[in-house]
Amino acid sequence: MSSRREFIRISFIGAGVLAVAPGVLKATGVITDPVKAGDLKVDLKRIPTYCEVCFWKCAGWVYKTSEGNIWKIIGNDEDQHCNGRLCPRGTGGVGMYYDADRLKTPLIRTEERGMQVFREASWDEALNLVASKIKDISSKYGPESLALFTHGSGSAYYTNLFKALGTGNIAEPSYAQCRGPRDDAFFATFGEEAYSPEITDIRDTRCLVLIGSHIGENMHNNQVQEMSDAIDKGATIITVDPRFSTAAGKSKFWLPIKPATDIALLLAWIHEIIYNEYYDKKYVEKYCSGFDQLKTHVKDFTPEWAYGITTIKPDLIRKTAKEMGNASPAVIVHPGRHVTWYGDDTQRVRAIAILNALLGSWGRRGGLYRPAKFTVPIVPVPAYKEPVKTWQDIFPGKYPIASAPVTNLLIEASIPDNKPGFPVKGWFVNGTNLILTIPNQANTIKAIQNLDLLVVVDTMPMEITGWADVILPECTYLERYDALRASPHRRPSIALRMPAAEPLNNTKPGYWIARELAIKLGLGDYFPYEKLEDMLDWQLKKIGSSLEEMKRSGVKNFPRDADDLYFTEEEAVEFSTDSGKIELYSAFFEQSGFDPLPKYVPHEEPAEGFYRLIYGRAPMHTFSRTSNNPNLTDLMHENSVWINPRVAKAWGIKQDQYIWLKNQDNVVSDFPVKVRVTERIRWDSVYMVHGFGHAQKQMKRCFGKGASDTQLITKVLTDPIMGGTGMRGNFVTFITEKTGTEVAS
Ligand SMILES: Nc1nc2c(c(=O)[nH]1)N[C@H]1C(S)=C(S)[C@@H](COP(=O)(O)OP(=O)(O)OC[C@H]3O[C@@H](n4cnc5c(=O)[nH]c(N)nc54)[C@H](O)[C@@H]3O)O[C@H]1N2
Ligand SMILES: Nc1nc2c(c(=O)[nH]1)N[C@H]1C(S)=C(S)[C@@H](COP(=O)(O)OP(=O)(O)OC[C@H]3O[C@@H](n4cnc5c(=O)[nH]c(N)nc54)[C@H](O)[C@@H]3O)O[C@H]1N2
Ligand code: SF4
Ligand SMILES: [Mo]
Repeated sequence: MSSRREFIRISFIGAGVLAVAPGVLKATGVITDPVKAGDLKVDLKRIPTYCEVCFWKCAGWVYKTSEGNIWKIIGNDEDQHCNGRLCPRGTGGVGMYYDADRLKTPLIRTEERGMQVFREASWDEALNLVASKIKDISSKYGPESLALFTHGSGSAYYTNLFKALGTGNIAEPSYAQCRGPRDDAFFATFGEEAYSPEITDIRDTRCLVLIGSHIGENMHNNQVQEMSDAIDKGATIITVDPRFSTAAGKSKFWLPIKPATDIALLLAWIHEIIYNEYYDKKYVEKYCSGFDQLKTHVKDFTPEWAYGITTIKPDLIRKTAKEMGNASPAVIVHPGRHVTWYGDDTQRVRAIAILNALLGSWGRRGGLYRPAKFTVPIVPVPAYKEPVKTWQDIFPGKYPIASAPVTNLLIEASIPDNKPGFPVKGWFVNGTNLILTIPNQANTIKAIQNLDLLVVVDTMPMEITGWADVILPECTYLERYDALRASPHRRPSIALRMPAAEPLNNTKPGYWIARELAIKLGLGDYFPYEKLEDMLDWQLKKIGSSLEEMKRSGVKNFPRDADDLYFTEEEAVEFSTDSGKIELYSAFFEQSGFDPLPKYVPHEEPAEGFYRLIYGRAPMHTFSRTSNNPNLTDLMHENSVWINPRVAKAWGIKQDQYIWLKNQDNVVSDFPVKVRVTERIRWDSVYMVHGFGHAQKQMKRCFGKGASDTQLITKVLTDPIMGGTGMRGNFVTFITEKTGTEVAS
């Protein structure tokens, strides 16, 4: 039991502190007197929600004090995403509501773009301006010159609006900056993606292989819980990471790989598994195609070959391959999530998919299960106009396998020098901080400077709002209804989010914003319900429930249509690939001009005195969105740069010293960052948590705290297959003294 408790302690650190948030109430002036947890008068009125602090969307209950103040959020016991427990960030979601720096009213830019001079406006004025600019762009260049960048719950409303306008340029950073290569690689192999939440059956696995997936710091909730359970039940964890991550600390095997060489390791594992006959022969024979070609392809990729590339000893490669073979089919080589690393990411994840196929884990208990999704009835709206031109016409032939619009391609289309097939002139940005989310900031800013319109819907004055022409302030998820959550899981389920409080200040819910704008654009028919709750009630009644019922339960789980979570013995499965088989050899890739089997191609090495910049997550923060959250800054208010002791010694750098980082293109971090000298990072790399180093002064708590990885990611290794922005090909060196810049503490 000790291992489990320790993992939970590491992973859920702070949950106890956050369960009661009187400090927040006090700090934000909602409660002015000193208050202890026990003093709060609480009546147990609970309001259902699902969390928006990250995209796992755990369902929970919001509790209020008897004065009507939001007090705390806890997990819903019935929810498969969280099993009754939120992670520290979810518990700290209260801080999003109470953050005094929140956007309060619509703003219209009055000076040059980027100078951040705005005036307050009414909703009517702001939306009229947006509507008239949208009409101008649409009539001058065509509706396809409008692009929507969006992430999070509001996406559905703005997507509806943009489709109604006649453009399909609707992109989310969760594709080309996150899991796009993974889903396209799995699709090419199994005819299906790896889904969100991932279909990893971790709770019943006997062996979990994590390639860079840092579960425990990546706090995707039930995944972390299931990993704890699996450890308790004696599962073997194998972690491949140049850094001794939290997961590595729980692993039987830690493979401190040289960054950017994972494909070599994966090929050596495939070699071992095939040539030692560890693979699931019956499964491969029945379900897979291309085995012979794969066998020939990996013939020379021995552990000794991989050792020279990865620095992982042949013996360790052999042992871990055997371990996977022993656990087959209850083994998961985790598909990963943020996989846009080196530009050959689709091929790396193809190698991961192939390993899973060989081990027979797809469709098997303890491997990857078949998800079930509840289909929520769709409200009928008029047919959308078919876009005349699509994003694929902007740079014909680029990213032929991309299964979704590519954010960075739309950005490139706004820069005239790139000679796009047609220009993108208007951006509508909802819930994504493009300046910190898309690498090569200078490029994003150049694109913005060429726009006719930049509208940003956000809750906070982030870097992206600073560049906007019009800022539309959304209320937080705790103050609004949103669409029913119906993500795939072991059982079909739905969850309700409803407001726990009235929107603060002059903020509005996303549904309202999208609908009002639609009306101003003459597209009101696409939003037939004035109130979202009426639409939810209509949907729920169609499926034999009601808004009233969901208000009481928050979550509703349904039985699966069939007992088919796993393949049955001898089941005849038709995969959704061209061949109907699991394609070890991808004819689809070959036809599209790409390698049908993954190859290792060496990447650039750091120059003398430079170190590879790698990054990841901290358990108590989500990207750049939580850095100013009063609850979560209490737990972590800056990031640090991890440096190996050998390197620190050579540079004379000390623990806790503040330094600046300079990258290969001479970009220096705006702010100094604290040093953490630790053996937990390889000597050839440095590590930091993404989402810090905010340069936006209006976020008073996080301004200037730590360094921004994005600022230093000027070189982008674009995946030719699907356009993903590989971000780990950047190198930094250290500056220990810089004049004229104050050191933040
Ligand atoms: N350098 C670097 N870049 C990365 C990553 C990295 O690790 N390093 N990670 C990548 C990954 S995996 C992903 S998924 C993306 C994530 O990219 P984003 O989704 O852009 O992430 P955030 O930086 O959190 O920006 C979210 C924005 O939404 C706002 N917001 C929060 N809640 C609401 C709301 O309810 N309504 C509205 N309208 N806005 C809201 C926040 O204030 C913030 O401005 O970033 C990618 N980019
Ligand atoms: N707390 C918290 N949890 C989150 C999020 C969050 O913001 N905060 N965001 C969520 C989202 S949207 C995503 S996409 C996921 C992302 O989380 P994951 O998909 O788990 O992780 P990555 O960001 O791909 O990888 C981070 C790890 O990769 C290691 N690494 C760096 N370079 C290499 C390499 O060359 N090879 C190998 N093998 N490892 C390498 C780093 O040391 C680090 O441990 O996290 C999710 N969970
Ligand atoms: S994992 Fe944490 S932050 Fe993400 S939805 Fe669940 S509780 Fe919220
Ligand atoms: Mo992500």
